[in-house]
Amino acid sequence: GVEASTTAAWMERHRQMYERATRHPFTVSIRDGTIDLSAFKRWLSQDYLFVREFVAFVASVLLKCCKQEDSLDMEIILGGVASLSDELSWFKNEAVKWDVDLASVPPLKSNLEYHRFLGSFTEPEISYAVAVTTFWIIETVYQDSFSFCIEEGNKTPPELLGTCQRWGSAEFKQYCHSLQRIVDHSLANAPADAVKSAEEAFVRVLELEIGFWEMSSSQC
Ligand code: HMH
Repeated sequence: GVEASTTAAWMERHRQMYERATRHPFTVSIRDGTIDLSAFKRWLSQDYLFVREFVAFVASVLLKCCKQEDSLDMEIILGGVASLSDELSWFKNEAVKWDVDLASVPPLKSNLEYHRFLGSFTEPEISYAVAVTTFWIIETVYQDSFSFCIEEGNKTPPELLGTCQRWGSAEFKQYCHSLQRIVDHSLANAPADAVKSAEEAFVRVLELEIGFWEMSSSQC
């Protein structure tokens, strides 16, 4: 129905930028097997710092969800919060494997820019529709990027398959689809200005994700 089409329409409208975020040279080089391992380590340590900030962001989405009259989405979002505990442990384990000292890594510029953006969602004036849209597209960029690395014909180095599985799995894809349904339902009931803000946030996430891959590829 009409309800299911808002997010799909945005993905179409902003296709070029979506492709730049989900088929970035960094993740494409994982799939090609040409990835520079120092770049991978940089991504790993920067993403650990990102996920630490992401916890507070997802908690703020959960809080906005709970304040909704109809909070049927609560369990999906709560599942998202819960899985971050596992994710932080995963990063710490990977860091040991790759001999990366997470404690000594400062966040780089693009990461800090992303932190600032995520931090702005704790403000109560930001609506649930905008927040959950942001949450969905953040997760979807990783889902699409990493599932490409394990699709047929990949030359992904075996030691990186675990990373790609984490976000490229069928289970994570299902989770992203659940979030997408929540977003479309929420946008269908949102006022026009909230829908406009949600689309702006969608585009902003794509920009920030591109910046994050760039930061990982080359020190800046
Ligand atoms: C930068 N975007 C970034 N890191 C992540 N871990 C995700 C999205 C998915 O959670």
